[in-house]
Amino acid sequence: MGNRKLSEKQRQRITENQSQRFSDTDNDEPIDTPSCNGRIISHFGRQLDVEVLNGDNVGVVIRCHYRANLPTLVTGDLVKWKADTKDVGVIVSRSVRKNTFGRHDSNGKFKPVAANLNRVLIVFAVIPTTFTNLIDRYLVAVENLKIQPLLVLNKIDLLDNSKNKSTQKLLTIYKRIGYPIVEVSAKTGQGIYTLQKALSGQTAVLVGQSGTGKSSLINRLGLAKLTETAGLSKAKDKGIHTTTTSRLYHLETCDLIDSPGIREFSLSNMPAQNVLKGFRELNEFSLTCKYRDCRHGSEPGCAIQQAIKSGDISMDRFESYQRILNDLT
Ligand SMILES: Nc1nc2c(ncn2[C@@H]2O[C@H](COP(=O)(O)OP(=O)(O)O)[C@@H](O)[C@H]2O)c(=O)[nH]1
Ligand SMILES: [Mg+2]
Ligand SMILES: [Zn+2]
Repeated sequence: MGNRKLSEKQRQRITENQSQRFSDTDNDEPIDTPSCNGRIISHFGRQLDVEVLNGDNVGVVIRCHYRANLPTLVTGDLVKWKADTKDVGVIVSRSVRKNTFGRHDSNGKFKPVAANLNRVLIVFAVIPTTFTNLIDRYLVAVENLKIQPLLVLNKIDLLDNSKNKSTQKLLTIYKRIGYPIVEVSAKTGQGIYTLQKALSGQTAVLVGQSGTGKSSLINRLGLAKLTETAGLSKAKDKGIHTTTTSRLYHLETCDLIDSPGIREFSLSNMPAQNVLKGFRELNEFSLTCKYRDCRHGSEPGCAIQQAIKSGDISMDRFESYQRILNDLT
């Protein structure tokens, strides 16, 4: 039994199971979307805010609790709820999800952040310093969910001579791969109109390091004081994250989900093959490597190594890819 070889089919099934595990750990309740009468706006502790989707109270947000046998519930989920006591509802089932964006905690457990999305906004800023590896981790997750990413560089009002060069270098890497990028300032409003146009009709979650201005961007797009942002005094106080849970906001032309800032974004046990898929340009070149099982190191005929030499693949991205592979659990 010990060294029995897995058939190609079995191997494929294992990979599929693993990638499903990456995006969602639950069994969906077999209810369809039209029978849902609520959407989860926010989830905190054992309670949730649910927006009423039909009937007299459309648009009203009602506090709900939920039955114990339900699959996980997260902002963006469509649910069926009914009145329980006078002011409180109870969620009885959840719809099949179109997709789930989430992260893994330090124990490798999947933690959903938002569901039923068509865009993920990866927000980074002139300050704090951007870690390209963090952007790449988000991109790998988003590519594997087959959701369109949008890179958002915020705080361009803080660009000066010293910051300009490193920022341009970073932008060039992602622009060359073909990722859409919007450059904005939540403070001055620069670029906000372009961002608004890009988001028209979308349901998008904003993710990224804490302090990059995700909540400020939602405020600016909504032109209202919707979300709490970390004020200057608070922001200096290291470790304070104002946004503690994800929350959905209806803006004029789109729905935006604010998410708490995180320091690490782990891909946990994602199969190596999926990590490669998450690096668009590397994946494309890998198809023409001489050997099918090329490890893209020093093998002869490695198309990725050739592309690095010719400047078609940036060394930063290749190093980032290797770092992610090394960190897989
Ligand atoms: N200069 C400047 N500061 C900004 C901008 N956007 C946000 N900030 C500041 O950055 C800090 C963090 O913003 P916040 O929206 O709470 O970030 P979040 O953690 O990503 O939600 C706050 O002090 C904001 O006032 C911007 O475009 N320019
Ligand atoms: Mg925030
Ligand atoms: Zn190769």
